[in-house]
Amino acid sequence: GAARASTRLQTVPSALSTTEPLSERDAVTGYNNFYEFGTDKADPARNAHKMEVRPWTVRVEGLVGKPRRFDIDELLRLAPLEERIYRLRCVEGWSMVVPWVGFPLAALLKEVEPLGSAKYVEFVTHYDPKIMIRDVLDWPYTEGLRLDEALHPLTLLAVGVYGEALPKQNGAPLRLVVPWKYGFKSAKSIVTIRLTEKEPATAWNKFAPQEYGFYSNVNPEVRHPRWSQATERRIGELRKRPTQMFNGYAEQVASLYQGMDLKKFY
Ligand SMILES: Nc1nc2c(c(=O)[nH]1)N[C@H]1C(S)=C(S)[C@@H](COP(=O)(O)O)O[C@H]1N2
Ligand SMILES: [Mo]
Repeated sequence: GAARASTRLQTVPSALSTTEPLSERDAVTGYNNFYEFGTDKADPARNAHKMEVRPWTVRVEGLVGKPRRFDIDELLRLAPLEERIYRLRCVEGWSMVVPWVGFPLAALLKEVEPLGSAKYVEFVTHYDPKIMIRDVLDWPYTEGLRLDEALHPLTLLAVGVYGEALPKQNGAPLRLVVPWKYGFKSAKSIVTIRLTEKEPATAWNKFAPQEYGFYSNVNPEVRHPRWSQATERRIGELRKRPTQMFNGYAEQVASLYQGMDLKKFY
């Protein structure tokens, strides 16, 4: 059979990693949400091969002193690549433990010198109607973070998983990972990063604003209108686990939301 090209990435371990057991690689790369390639969990692994990920440029623009375009291979050399083992909690009630490879988004934002007027960061992902679906969401998929969330050391730009370059179904060549928020905040296959003054529109919020807020912090006390978020099932396990506040990252991120009513800003 065809040998898989070796794409082993050089990484340093991170103190921000969880020590929990990893989810199976087949689950991480075969049970995906990437609706552009279909809404079944197996669709992305089946269909994402149609996406070309080289050449790939990422534009960083908006309220920055030095707007610029980065070639993906430049981004791979921007900062030391770290292995970051994070929990990922999907809004649908399942979770995984994933060994991402990447670098802090803050390292990229520093390069472009955000202006004092920048308050939010918008992420726009790749959309090609020739190979991606046309219905369900208003494409391209967009996401957003407040600037302080974007600069938080836990906020990762991932370029790999399990020690190798990201499979296309996981959002190659570059995707966001925000481990204290529901999985849909972690936008895949990013092409534009835009700093803005106003809160950017986000794909799931436009689709169902009462169900998906801008913040979308993992919170067992705030129900999704159609189901509880109090428990989750780790892929590969049968039992339910209690969902943790901020997905277990409260110690690092709770201060970002001091004084905010998290039922209102869900
Ligand atoms: N562009 C894009 N990014 C996306 C999605 C998507 O449909 N399109 N799905 C999100 C959801 S709901 C989840 S749970 C995670 C899943 O990431 P994974 O498949 O790598 O585990 O990707 C997020 N990023
Ligand atoms: Mo999700």
